[in-house]
Amino acid sequence: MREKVLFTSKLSSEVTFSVTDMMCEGCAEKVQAILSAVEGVQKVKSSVWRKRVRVQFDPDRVESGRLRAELEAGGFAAGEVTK
Ligand SMILES: [Cu+2]
Repeated sequence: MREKVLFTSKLSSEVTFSVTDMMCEGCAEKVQAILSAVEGVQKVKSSVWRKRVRVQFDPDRVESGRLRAELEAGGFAAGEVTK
């Protein structure tokens, strides 16, 4: 008798950053582009109004610190929002 658990779906983690320099839709698009270009990122959702961006990523391929570093390299200071 054996039991086996198979995870067929991709791993996914989520992180939210506070990006205070995201002032308009143009900034939001830039933020989206920066994050979407990072390997392992699955989904990016930004809100100019809330000045936040939510990122879904594969924790086996990238970590949230790297995402933050990419944002900062692109000119956007970002702070991780913890719930
Ligand atoms: Cu802007």
